[in-house]
Amino acid sequence: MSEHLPNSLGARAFQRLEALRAYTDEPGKITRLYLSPSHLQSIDFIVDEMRKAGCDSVYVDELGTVVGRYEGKTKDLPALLIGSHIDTVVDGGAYDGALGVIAGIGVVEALHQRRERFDFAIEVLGFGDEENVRFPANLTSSRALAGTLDEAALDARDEQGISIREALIANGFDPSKMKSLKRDPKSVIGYIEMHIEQGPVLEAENLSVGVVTAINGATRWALTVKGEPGHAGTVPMNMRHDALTAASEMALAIERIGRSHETVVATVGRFQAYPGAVNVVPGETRFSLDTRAPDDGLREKIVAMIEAECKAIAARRDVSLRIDPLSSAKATPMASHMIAGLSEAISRRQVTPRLLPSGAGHDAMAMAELCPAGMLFVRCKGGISHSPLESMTEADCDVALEILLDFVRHYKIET
Ligand code: HGY
Ligand code: MN
Ligand code: MN
Repeated sequence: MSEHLPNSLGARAFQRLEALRAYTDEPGKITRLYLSPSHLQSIDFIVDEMRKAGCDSVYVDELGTVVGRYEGKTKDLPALLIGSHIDTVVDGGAYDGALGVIAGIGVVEALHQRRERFDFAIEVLGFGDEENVRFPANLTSSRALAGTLDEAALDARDEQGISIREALIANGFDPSKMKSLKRDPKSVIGYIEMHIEQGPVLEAENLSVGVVTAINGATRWALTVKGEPGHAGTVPMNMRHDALTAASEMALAIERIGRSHETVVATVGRFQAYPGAVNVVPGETRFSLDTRAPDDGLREKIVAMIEAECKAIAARRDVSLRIDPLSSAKATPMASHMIAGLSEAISRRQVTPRLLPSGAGHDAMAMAELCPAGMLFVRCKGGISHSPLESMTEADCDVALEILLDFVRHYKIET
């Protein structure tokens, strides 16, 4: 392992990650939502870092994705894409997404410094809408490149009622050109994403890196329960149609169903009761569902069980239930030659490659519909993510970047 040098790949990456951390809409926290002021400013930072690293051309596409291209031995060769997302969740961490973009920049910088060129180009991608926290959408930036994004997705509105389309136009982008972002499959040879594991496996086995085999499928809903608002002091308990307690019973049923299968997860992440006054029986509750599984058939079965149980609770409590599907992503296997290439790069360091699934979703799910996709996981402390406690070490970052660079150097174009 390269000793920890101030100008090591890991050190350079951590310098950039520390700088990127500062781009937030909530001082003291890391909140960089799609097309927010901090996201737009971070785009300029990434453009600048791509240029300084040695990209031959850098541009920002009409959905805000930053693209840095490092040509091959000759111009206009098909590209190996290295990317991830710049956006974060609310009060998130400094590494989820950012690591993969900064890793791509670090690979280009290392190759540029050694004047290395290949029979393929490299494109570093900084997507802006992977977390889908601001808008109820699903991997819009990467789906646009894969050609799987419907125009209608741009009508998704945030809590202020602003659509993705309006936010893009307000910031000088032209969403009418979204369809033109679709990449010709002949122009790309693969997509690789380096990402913190966001889980406990690598730390538990004292490993710096792991190779992703597949990404779990996910179903997301918005649910609305409507009962009867009332005076907290006068409505007798047996005459209430309390929308909060009904939704709470549904949330506990979702947790119980999620626990019923070892490989399944089911989460109610957002839960809001209205009007939210101390002395008013809630008349309406809106909450979210996020459920995932490695197998699509199992996920569909779990979703059906959750729907049936929530409807039964609504009937028993005489409240209404509305379910609005937000997104559904199939389980996505990684390309076998990507898994092999990453495993060989790890083995060349006399380390046994650890293969593991991803419970978290990634842009690689979208990109796998365009070209062979692979993911390199890096250990993170306690497996914690989507939290200010998210952390990783510079040494692990260094090991992972050396492996990624080695993978790129040995990458063979699949014929
Ligand atoms: O929710 C996810 O799995 C991803 O971090 N957006
Ligand atoms: Mn991520
Ligand atoms: Mn995330």
